[in-house]
Amino acid sequence: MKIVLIEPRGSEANVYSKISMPLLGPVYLGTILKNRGHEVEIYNENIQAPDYARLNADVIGISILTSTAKRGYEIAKKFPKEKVVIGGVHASLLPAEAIEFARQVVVGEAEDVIIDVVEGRRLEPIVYGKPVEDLDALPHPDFSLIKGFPTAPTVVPVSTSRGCPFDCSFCSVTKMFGREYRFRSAQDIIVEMRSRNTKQFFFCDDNFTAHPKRTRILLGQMIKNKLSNWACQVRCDVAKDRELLDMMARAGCKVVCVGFESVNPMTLAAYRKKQTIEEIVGAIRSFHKRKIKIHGMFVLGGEDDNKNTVWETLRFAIKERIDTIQMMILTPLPGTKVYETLEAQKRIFTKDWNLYDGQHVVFNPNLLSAKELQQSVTRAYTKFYSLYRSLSLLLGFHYRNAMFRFMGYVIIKQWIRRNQSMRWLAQVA
Ligand code: B12
Ligand code: SF4
Repeated sequence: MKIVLIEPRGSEANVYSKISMPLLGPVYLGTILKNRGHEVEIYNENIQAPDYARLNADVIGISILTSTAKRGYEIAKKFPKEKVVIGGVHASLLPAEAIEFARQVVVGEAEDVIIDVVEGRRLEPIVYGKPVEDLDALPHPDFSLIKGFPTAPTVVPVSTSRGCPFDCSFCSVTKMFGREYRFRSAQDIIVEMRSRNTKQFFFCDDNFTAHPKRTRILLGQMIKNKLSNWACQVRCDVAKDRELLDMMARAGCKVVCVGFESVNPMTLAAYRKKQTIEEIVGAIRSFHKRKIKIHGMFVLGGEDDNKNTVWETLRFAIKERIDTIQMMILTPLPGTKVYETLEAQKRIFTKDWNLYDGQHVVFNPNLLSAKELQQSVTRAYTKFYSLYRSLSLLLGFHYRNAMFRFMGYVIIKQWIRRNQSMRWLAQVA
């Protein structure tokens, strides 16, 4: 059979719009289907969109996040419904919505059911996939299935674990992958990394160091195999384990993406983040001491955040010299605690999923208006990613940071141009 898998493009220029990193789900599923003998093509619209008028296949699989769901449904409507199967995080959280556009929706991890769904042995409209227990049993994702995927060395995503033992109120990871932390053996990961035509990796695990013992084993193997140019996502608490941090630095960790989330202790508690401001500051200093750059992620708009919180966050990021930052606006993603609460209080004013990308206010905040939150976050971004800051970094020979600040400057300018009317806020006070 011919199977086409599609990852829809994001709806707006966001901080990541220039990074064409594919989600691994479609690549894992495509690889399984190819190994089964099917003809598989994967299109990531950010890399290369298909010519829809000519596209023909027996099954069209579409992978949707909340922010790409609308585009995913638009794509689905281009094909006869009986050919379309939808999966991904958003479809898993709202299958009743996605089934309107497809013959079947797969909820959760789909590796164990995808062959039966495609070959017609599973016929129920909503199919429940089981969490993969033995991640080593999965094939290594075959990126050559993605049309237009660069053949020259590029940053390649690697998934070494699934699930996260924490349960932050705004995050949909545990709803999708559960709280049980499952991980691959170091040996299997090293074989995959060595097979790639690159030396740059992004570990897209949500919490790369959740199981320090296994991380140590993996890092030891990476040092041995000289696999030394990578970024990962971690929590602040990793910084308490100095030995592990030293190992990360020795193994070539260049950037950590850290969910700092807030500089307001009340907000941190409400997010159920289980971390303190002191831990955040300690973590920043420990990473920098080891020359590991930091991409700090903040979520603004919690119940205890006011107008000052945004500026306090900006001042904190500048004072602590965080290399790059992402100021996400709290987004009630379906399935999360935040969604439940705001929905019950009737404070969500739009369900236009295109706006659910962390850059648009879609609910009425508690201590400031939606417009005030939107404007202050946009202004704070403009200050952090200013031309002035980019130039001063350049003059101080901090080339990488200067380049990222400049990229941020361009993206934010574009974003402001597209969104300056703030038309989606017209309906709220
Ligand atoms: C890498 C990553 C990124 C990368 C690349 C993402 C991309 N191409 O979209 C970057 C950094 C650019 C990014 C950006 C964003 N991200 Co992101 N990202 C991830 C991360 C960490 C890993 C993705 C991954 O490869 N997962 C592993 C694979 C195996 O899982 P999977 O793709 O979901 O696939 C499985 C199932 O979903 C299902 N499935 C998937 N597709 C299909 C298709 C069919 C047909 C079927 C049957 C089944 C199926 O089966 C697969 C195998 O089990 C996830 C967290 C996570 N654990 O998934 C967040 C995550 C996907 N991101 C998230 C968000 C919110 C964003 C942003 C909106 C916000 C932001 N951070 O700026 C942007 C939006 C980008 C966009 N596309 O518009 C949320 C999405 C939540 C939601 N409800 O939609 C997640 C879940 C994190 C979270 N904290 O909740 N992200
Ligand atoms: S925000 Fe990070 S630590 Fe919290 S549940 Fe999500 S993945 Fe885990």
